[in-house]
Amino acid sequence: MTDDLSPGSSIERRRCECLLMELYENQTATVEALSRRLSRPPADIHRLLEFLRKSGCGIETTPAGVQLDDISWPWWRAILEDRSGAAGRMLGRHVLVFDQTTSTNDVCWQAARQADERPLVVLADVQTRGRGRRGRRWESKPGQSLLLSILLPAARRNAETLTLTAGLAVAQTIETLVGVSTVVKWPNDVLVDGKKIAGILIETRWANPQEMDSPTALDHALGIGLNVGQQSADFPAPLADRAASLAMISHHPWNRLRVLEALLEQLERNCLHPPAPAPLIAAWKARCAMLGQPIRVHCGGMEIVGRVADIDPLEGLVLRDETGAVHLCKARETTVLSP
Ligand code: BT5
Repeated sequence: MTDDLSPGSSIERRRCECLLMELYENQTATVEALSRRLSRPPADIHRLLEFLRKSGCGIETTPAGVQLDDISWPWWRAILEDRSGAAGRMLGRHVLVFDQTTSTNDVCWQAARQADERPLVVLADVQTRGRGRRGRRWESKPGQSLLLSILLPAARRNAETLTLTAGLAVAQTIETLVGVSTVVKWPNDVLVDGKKIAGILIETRWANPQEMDSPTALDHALGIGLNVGQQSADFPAPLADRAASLAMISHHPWNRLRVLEALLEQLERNCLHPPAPAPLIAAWKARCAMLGQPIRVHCGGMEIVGRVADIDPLEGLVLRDETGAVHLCKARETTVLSP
């Protein structure tokens, strides 16, 4: 875990966090202005700025003042927790940050044992065993992706609805930030110009094995992988022409922390306090290019060829095969072989 920064006492560390927060919110500020806002002499500000630079933050001194280009990974937790609290947002108030982990979903399950009611957000710069559905891999390299999982303790939510509303949140965030249209592909992909930019993985476990007959006692780990800084050459060969990133679709770099904040805000709206599922499902369907299209899937041990008749958030994919028979394909049992 990258929680421990040294050297620096907890007071110094807190001063650094306040300074970072000022710079994050104002982009550029003079040392004099920072000195006034933090009630510290200018010499102290210079010393703290130097400490932040050494800890990996991108801080430049320009004629207009001090400018923050990048916040290094160890500071993310404090910035997120402070800003989420100030904004009255639940998601982001309780955060764990790792340089590297097997999978952020694994960390959620380890944390689930001592979880309280607050949703926990787990972030990693890179995963060694990032996973997709049905044992597939999710690829990442340091500094390029948002890799996060949200533990929703004993959430009274259905996993299929959560997949759709979270996928929609990712799509809406990309649309707002970049101004492009997105497509969602059942059950869990977000695409731009036919290339996959994000994937969602929901895992569900009984919060308390003694309450296994209570369907409301389920914990969900909502895992999201969003490509941010990659270029085609950064993806392994088979993905190079099938994957996209925010940098590729917008032709400029992105600050991952700002993207994460926008995403958490949208996830909170869609998944924590949804007004009602119906408008969200309608918004998801409006971005789904699969309705009415021919499709071949592997579902419950058999291959089915047909057309997508509907996508039901509770039941899954509704397929009509060539004989007219209707099949309900649950996300957890189904792989789309070809659209
Ligand atoms: C998914 O699975 O799309 C869900 C991916 C969820 C990843 C997040 S990261 C944080 C959290 N922790 C985890 O361990 N997982 C979650 P699926 O529909 O099965 O798609 C997997 C397929 O997507 C792979 O077989 C590749 O074809 C493709 N793929 C892998 N990495 C990719 C990437 N970075 N960008 C685009 N496509 C990728």
